[in-house]
Amino acid sequence: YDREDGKPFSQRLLVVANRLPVSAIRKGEESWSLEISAGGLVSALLGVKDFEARWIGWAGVNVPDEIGQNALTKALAEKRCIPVFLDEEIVHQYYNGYCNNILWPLFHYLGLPQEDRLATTRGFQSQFQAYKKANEMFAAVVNKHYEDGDVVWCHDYHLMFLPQCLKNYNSKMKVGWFLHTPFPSSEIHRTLPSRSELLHAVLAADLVGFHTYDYARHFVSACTRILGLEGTPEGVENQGKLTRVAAFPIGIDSERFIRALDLPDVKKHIKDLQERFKGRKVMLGVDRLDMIKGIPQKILAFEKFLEENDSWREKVVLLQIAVPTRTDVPEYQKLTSQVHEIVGRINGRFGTLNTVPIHHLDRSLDFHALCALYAVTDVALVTSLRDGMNLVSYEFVACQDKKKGVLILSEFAGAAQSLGAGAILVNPWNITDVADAIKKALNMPSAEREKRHKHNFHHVTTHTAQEWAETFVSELNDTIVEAQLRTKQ
Ligand code: ADQ
Repeated sequence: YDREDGKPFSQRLLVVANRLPVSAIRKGEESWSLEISAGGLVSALLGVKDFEARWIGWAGVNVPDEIGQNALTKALAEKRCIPVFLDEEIVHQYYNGYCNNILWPLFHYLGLPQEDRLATTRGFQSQFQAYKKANEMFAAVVNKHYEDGDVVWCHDYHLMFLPQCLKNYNSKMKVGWFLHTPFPSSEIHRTLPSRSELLHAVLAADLVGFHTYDYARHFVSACTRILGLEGTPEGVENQGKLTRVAAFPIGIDSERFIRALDLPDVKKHIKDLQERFKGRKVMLGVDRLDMIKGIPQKILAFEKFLEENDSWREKVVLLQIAVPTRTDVPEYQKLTSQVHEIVGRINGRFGTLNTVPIHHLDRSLDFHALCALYAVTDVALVTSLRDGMNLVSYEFVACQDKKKGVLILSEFAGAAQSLGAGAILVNPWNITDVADAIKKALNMPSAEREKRHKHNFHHVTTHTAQEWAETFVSELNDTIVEAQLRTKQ
């Protein structure tokens, strides 16, 4: 995170997220090996030139002993990372429980857990207490490292309580909070037993950001309808304090993808894939294996397309790459079996001795292999049932400047608002609609593909992750200056 031009940073940025962008593996009592995981947030912040960024978060491992904690803290310091140590019980109740069993499905319109899902945990109240406790633990670490003038940027649904905890330490702290998932309609949010406490805690921030204008509007409606506060065009007013609420659509580091296409290793992957699938159109899905991504619905739509278009059967292949996540949760295990079952049935039904219509991989791909796959694809299928933004659609577009393939995109992904004009938008619940979109995409004349791609490519290369991060932080600084001016008047 050092400035390349050697100039001093103008401000320190403390980025607080549930997980540090580093995987830590213990090698001995006092020795750790660290591997940086270059997610979207990391590359976004690498591009922010003016800020010296430090990360605060959980390292993803249980470290019960002080010797191990001290050694890990020291190793992480070299990567400008500061750990929050959470014990197994807290992780179970806060992370597996409240975050992933309650908030994640609710924010994606999948409702609150039914009794059988709650029975495996200890109910809302104890999970909520653990959630608050974990947020307080994050706040204590932030407070310890905070220096006057720092900007604190809290991320995601894991840390909705954090803004309030931080302001309790120091009301002058500059605090922003950004949600990476959708914020649901207030009618959904109001079903949550801890609905009001969470909203109040978020409102303690100076700036609250979402991917889309709709999510921001839902949040303001929840505050007006559930808390009875006043919504204004700028945000929410509570006893004379304004919390600014706005949309900051995320982007990707598009240059990184475009540059990668010229690397010899990526070119080799591209050549191999072209050989492998010669004479067939390639359709691609890349998702974390999660219910929100609509993978079974996507595969069923592909089956319907094959059923209705027998001339395409041996001329098209669907590559579905699904990274397993949350593998210890029964719903996720069930989803994996369900997907395997559907893929097996369709391959049995439409496969020949030479070929099968679906290649399904349960694993993550490295960056070069992923770029090559994006580049050889004719049609990308993003059929999320709900998705905050969906970066896969952006990555696909960035790698398609030669081929100008077609993006089929769910209208329930945040990306539909930015890439909608270039994509074919679908309702992922409507299998017929998606099957028709597949046919349209495969038969689309090149002039139309070019026109659609041009629109999306322009968007992806001009609305980057770096710009997103810079805009959020500078808006946070401006919001605080404006608030100070208002108090002086
Ligand atoms: P995610 O739900 O993880 O993110 P997404 O935005 O699509 O969803 O990002 C996934 C990332 O993982 C992409 O960078 C993609 O390349 C990578 N990935 C997925 N499958 C992979 C595979 N099989 N192999 C290798 N890499 C793979 C959350 C929200 C989104 C929001 C982002 C950012 O759910 O809606 O867009 O945060 O705010």
